Formats: sequence, structure tokens, C-alpha cells
Amino acid sequence: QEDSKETTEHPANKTVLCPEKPAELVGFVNTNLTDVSLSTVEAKYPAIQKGGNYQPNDCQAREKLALILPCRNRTAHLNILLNNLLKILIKQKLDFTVFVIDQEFPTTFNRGMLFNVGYLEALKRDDYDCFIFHDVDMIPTNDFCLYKCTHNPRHFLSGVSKWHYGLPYKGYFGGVVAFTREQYQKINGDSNLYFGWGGEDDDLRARILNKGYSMLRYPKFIGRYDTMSHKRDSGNQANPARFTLVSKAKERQDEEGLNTTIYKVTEVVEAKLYTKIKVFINMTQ
Ligand code: UDH
Ligand code: NGS
Repeated sequence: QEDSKETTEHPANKTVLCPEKPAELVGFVNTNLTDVSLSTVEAKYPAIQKGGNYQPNDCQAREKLALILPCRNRTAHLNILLNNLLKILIKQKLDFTVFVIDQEFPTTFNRGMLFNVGYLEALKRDDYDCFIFHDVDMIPTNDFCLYKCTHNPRHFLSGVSKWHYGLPYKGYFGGVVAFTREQYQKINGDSNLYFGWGGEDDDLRARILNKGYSMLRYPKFIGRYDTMSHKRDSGNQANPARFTLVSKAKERQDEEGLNTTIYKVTEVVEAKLYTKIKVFINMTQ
């Protein structure tokens, strides 16, 4: 309360640290899951700079956030996510950049590796403190769900509409996760070996626990997400090797991950609301 009073009394004062929980936040917000064009969303956010970069103008944000969105052939979901999420990030007075990480066909989709690519490419561009890896079909319903990093990695989903606002199992670590730079570095990022659907999120959780971190979650009403139903994507068939890979996650951790991520950037687009980085990944690595 004190913090937010200060920032409204000195609107141009960038030396004032932004409040942890700005007074503008209300709790539950209505989600809008209907299709929307990118130009409609762009028109709503003139304050976001080219490449998807935003800083609050009345206070100094507490950290620099890279929002990493793995996205191949899911533009409709990406636009819905931006339409819902950007206003929350702005209300939370965050300094953020949105990175969309796209993967060239024909290689089978590799979500974990796209996290690593997003992390490495973001750090080539600026000194980010916090990395939030975010599926394009997970829509927050509560603006108290703060998009920030903390002393342990955080799983943002406490309940999702498709599971009647519960989770599929206690240790589920998919959907939306946050790491500080130090945390992601220490766990050697995500595994690059999961081509196709399933298991990479379980591997990531094994990595954090193995390095002595625990998994944080917000209370159920805060980490409440809506999601859009969809068919399995082409190029992302269930990976039959996933169970064997997950069972060896800890043993592989230091030899394979962020330190072995090999990819080729094929396109960079600085759009109004995000920096899109398209990569080619070789499946034989
Ligand atoms: N993603 C893409 N493109 C793909 C696959 C995945 O962009 O081709 C990204 C996207 O950000 C997505 C995330 O990876 O939100 C997770 O992938 P997913 O949504 O396919 O995973 P989920 O477990 O669905 O939600 C699996 C398909 C289940 C179909 C069952 C039909 N009821
Ligand atoms: C587990 C998968 C996870 C997946 C979770 C939820 O079984 O990768 O289901 O899937 N683990 C393995 O396959 C080893 S969902 O219901 O969203 O399709 O995230």
C-alpha cells in the first residue's frame, strides 16, 4: 500500500522501486478465449516497444523478465494469450520482453530445447534476471498471479480448467514455469532430448529437485488458469522414449542440457509485441 501511494504521488519518478503488488491489481479477471487478430491486440498496447519490450514509466521495475513462448503453428493461441496476458503484466508494473521461439519443420517438436534456445537468445540481447517459460494455451485468470522470480523455481499452475481447476498429478511441472538466471544455469536448463510430446516437464522437475531446489506454487485461487482445447499437433506425436529418458534425468543432468544446446537461427522478426526467433534443430544430435 505504502509503495503504491509513493508511485502515484511521483508519477515520473523512475528512482522509486515499483510496488511488489500494485494497488491496481484486483484478483480474478475475466479471460477472453475467443480468436483475435494480432493487429487488434497490437492496437491495444501502443506503450509496448518494437520487439515486445515494455518498462513501466512511473517506477523502476524490480527485475528484467524474459517471457519465453515456444510456438509452432499455434498463432491463434498465441494471439489469445497475448490478448489476455499483456494487460496483466503491465498492471503488475513489470519490465519485460516477449520472445516467441518457433521451430522449423520437419523436425519433430522439442519444447524443452526451445526453452534453452529462448534462454540463450534472450541473454544475447539483454541482461535478464528472470525467465518465464509459458505454453501459449495457458491463460491466467487472476492478476495476483505475479510474473516474477523467487528463491526457488515456481510452477504457476495450481489448477487448470481442463482438469476442473486441479492438476493431473502432484508433481506436474508443465505449462508455465519461472526460473532466475542462476537457477536455470545451475540445473543446466532443460533436456534437449525430448522430441515429440511428453516427459520433458517431468525431466525438468527432476533436475530442480536434484540440485536442491523445491517447487513453489501459488495458492489455488491465484494459480488458476483457463485453457483452450485442441487436437494433437502434427509434428508433436507422443514420444515413446520419454519414460526411459525421464528415469535417467538426474544422471544426465550435468552432461546434457543448456551446455549442449545446438541450433541454427533461421529468422528473427522484431514484431510490435514480440521478438520472434525461428530455429532449425537437428534431430540426430
Ligand atoms: N507447442 C507448439 N506447437 C506444437 C506443439 C506444442 O507451439 O506443435 C507449444 C505450445 O506453446 C503449447 C506447448 O508447446 O502450448 C505445449 O504443447 P501442447 O499444448 O501440445 O501440450 P498439451 O499437453 O497437449 O497441452 C497435448 C495434446 C493433447 C491432445 C489431446 C486431445 N484432447
Ligand atoms: C504426463 C507427461 C507430461 C505431461 C502430463 C500432462 O504423463 O509430460 O502428463 O499431460 N509425462 C510423461 O509422459 C512421462 S496432458 O494431460 O497435459 O496432456 O505434461
